[in-house]
Amino acid sequence: MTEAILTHPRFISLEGGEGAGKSTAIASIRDVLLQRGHEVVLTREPGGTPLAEKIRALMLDNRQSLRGEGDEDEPLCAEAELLLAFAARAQHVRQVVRPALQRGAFVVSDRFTDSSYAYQGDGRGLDPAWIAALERRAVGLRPGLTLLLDLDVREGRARTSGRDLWPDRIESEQDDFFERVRAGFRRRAAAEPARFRVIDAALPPREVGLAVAAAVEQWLESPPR
Ligand code: Z5A
Repeated sequence: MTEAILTHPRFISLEGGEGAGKSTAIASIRDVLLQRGHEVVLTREPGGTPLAEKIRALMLDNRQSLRGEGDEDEPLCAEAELLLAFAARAQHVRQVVRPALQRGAFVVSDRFTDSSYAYQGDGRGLDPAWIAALERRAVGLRPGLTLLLDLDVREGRARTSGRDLWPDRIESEQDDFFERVRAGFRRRAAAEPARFRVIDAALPPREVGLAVAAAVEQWLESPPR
């Protein structure tokens, strides 16, 4: 059985590596949409619902405090990491994304399935065909517009260094992991030019905000059909 994936024109995602400025840029998208009188739902992955946020903690948290008393350190395997990302996503899509789209709102998500292809596919080396099957069967939805904030890995990491006392599991990876993730995002953007806009995230924050706003405005004027 094949399930169709719906590409929804009111669903926008932001992607990029660590420190690329997604959280900062999301405000620019919100402002463009609010100025045009749209309802906007801002959300994020992994997460976006109370249960999905708990799954996020399982997926990312490195801290001893998450372990039970006396528990041994048990590394999360790549396959479990992928399935946790999709468990959170399935819940998020059904509880938040689809209901908002159905009532006519725009949904702007800080990360979506492209992150699974980049981090678990390119980063961890899991089979993209498996990710595609999960996307079809557990999600069935794709953003109409994806903004990729592209940034040199070391620059992104420098922006966030010192922010967290406890870097999360993925932040603790080495540069070569993040180089594979970045290459994966860029390859996906090149393969789907109608959906992706690549933004130079090395620009100062105000200029990144203007580029993001311009991309959304242009897309609202002429969404690809
Ligand atoms: N993950 C996964 O593996 N698989 C999946 O399917 C999904 C996710 C969905 C959590 O995501 C992790 O989950 C993520 C991938 C994985 N791990 N990593 N890495 P997240 O989005 O919550 O984590 P993040 O990407 O690490 O977020 P971030 O580091 O906060 O990045 P950001 O939101 O893009 O950046 P920001 O918070 O807007 O800005 C970071 C800092 O840079 C901040 O001090 C800003 O003031 C500064 N900044 C922002 N823009 C600029 C510019 N233009 N110039 C200079 N400084 C700037």
